[in-house]
Amino acid sequence: MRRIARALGLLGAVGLAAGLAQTHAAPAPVVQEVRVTLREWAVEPREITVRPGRVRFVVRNAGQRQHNLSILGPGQASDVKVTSDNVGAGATLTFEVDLPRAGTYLAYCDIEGHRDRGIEGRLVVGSASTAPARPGSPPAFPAPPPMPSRSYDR
Ligand SMILES: [Cu+2]
Repeated sequence: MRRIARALGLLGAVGLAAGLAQTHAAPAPVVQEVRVTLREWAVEPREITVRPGRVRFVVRNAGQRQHNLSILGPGQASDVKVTSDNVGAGATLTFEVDLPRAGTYLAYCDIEGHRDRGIEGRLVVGSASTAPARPGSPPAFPAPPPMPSRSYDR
C-alpha cells in the first residue's frame, strides 16, 4: 500500500512538471545553428527560417572584402538590431542572437553600400507552436490538432 502511494506521488510530480512544461511557452533551451555565407554581393541562403529563441550564426565570408552580418527586426518594430564583428575574406565568425519574437527580420551587411549592392536577405522567425518537441521528452498529452493555417509558410 505504501509503495503504491509513493508511486502515485511520483506520478503526480511528473504530471505537474509536464503541466508546467506545457503552459510555459518558453523556447526550447537548444541553440539553433544557422550557417550563412557572405560574398560580393549576396547573403546565402537568401531566406533563413528559425524558431523563436537563441540563434547561433556561423558566418563565413567567401568574398574578397570584409563583411558582417546584421540582424534587424521584426518588421517595423525593430526591437533587435545587432551587428557581428567584421569578417575578413575567407574567415568564419560565430555570433549568437536572442530572437524571442516571431516575425520577419532583415539579415544584411551594414558596411556602407554593401546592403544596397545585394548583401541582404530575410530571416523568418516562426511562431513557438511550430517548435518540435525536445528530443527525449515523451509527449505528456496527445498532440493537439494542427493549426488551421500559418501565415509564414516557407
Ligand atoms: Cu559587406
